[in-house]
Amino acid sequence: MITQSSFPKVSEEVLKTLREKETFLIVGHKNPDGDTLSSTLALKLILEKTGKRAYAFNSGPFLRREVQFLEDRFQNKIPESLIDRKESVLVFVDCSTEDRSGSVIENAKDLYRIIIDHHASSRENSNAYAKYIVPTSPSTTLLIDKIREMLNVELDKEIAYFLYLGLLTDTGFFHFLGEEWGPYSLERASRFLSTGLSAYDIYDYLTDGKSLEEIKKVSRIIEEAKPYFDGRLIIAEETDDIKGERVSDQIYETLLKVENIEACVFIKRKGDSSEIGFRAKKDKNIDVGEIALSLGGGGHTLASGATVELNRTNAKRLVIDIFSRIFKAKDQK
Ligand SMILES: [Mn+2]
Repeated sequence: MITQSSFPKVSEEVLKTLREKETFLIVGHKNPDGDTLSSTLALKLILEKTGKRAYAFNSGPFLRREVQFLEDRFQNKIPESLIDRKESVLVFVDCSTEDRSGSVIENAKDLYRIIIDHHASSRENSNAYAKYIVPTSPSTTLLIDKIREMLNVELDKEIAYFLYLGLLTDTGFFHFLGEEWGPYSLERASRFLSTGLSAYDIYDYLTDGKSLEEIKKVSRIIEEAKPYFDGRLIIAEETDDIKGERVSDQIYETLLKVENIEACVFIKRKGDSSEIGFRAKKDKNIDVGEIALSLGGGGHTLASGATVELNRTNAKRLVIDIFSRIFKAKDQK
């Protein structure tokens, strides 16, 4: 079980860089979620408190309704004036591969860089100078919180808000926390809330305000979802008349509640390619992060995604093929 004292230490190189350099360009992953945006903004505020210059970047697009209110805090291009090889540091947060940061880093490729992340793939996928990677951490904001402690920056309400937001969204409102990280994460959540935040208001803001159209879209996609392997896998798909933008999380959440399910997949069309999202139930011994990695994507054990150059029909065949092997191997054990 993770405790204050067993929490993986921030690497010395990362701390040294944050202490010694002056200008930080912080970048998260494109098509951003709550954790990547909150990690970026919390780190920016923390560094500013230590007297540094820090800037928040994201390639966008800001598709998720619940994070759109943060969009005007980000720039989508790094200005030439900030590209100084001596003093500027590019900091990737919650960004499983450097490519996933998108077009925003195009003119800053040669900058000195560090990575702070909870995606295992960040270990191999970069030539960064320094890394602080804890693949089991429920959110990247918990790592930013640890950096805050190491830099002796006090927790204020605004920093706490972002640290809480990232933890909340990446854990599906604490649902995904297991035995190892649960107590530590909720102890931190308690600290964040004690700055005066309202758990009720934050939850409401993130989950309410959906259009009736959006809810109907979810129900139509679920209506067409099909079970495979006696219901151990359910596949949902976009069709030409139902686009799944912005509703994926609601689809996964609903499908994973079906009895006997072990994993679900949502396939979306992206031009000539297909985007495949995977989710698995805990304790079913299915590592969807590994599946996505083998398809050129990435993610975590229970949640991942990959884009494949196949049409939807063939992407679905591929998924069925992969799971047929997984279930066969599992059943032989
Ligand atoms: Mn994350």
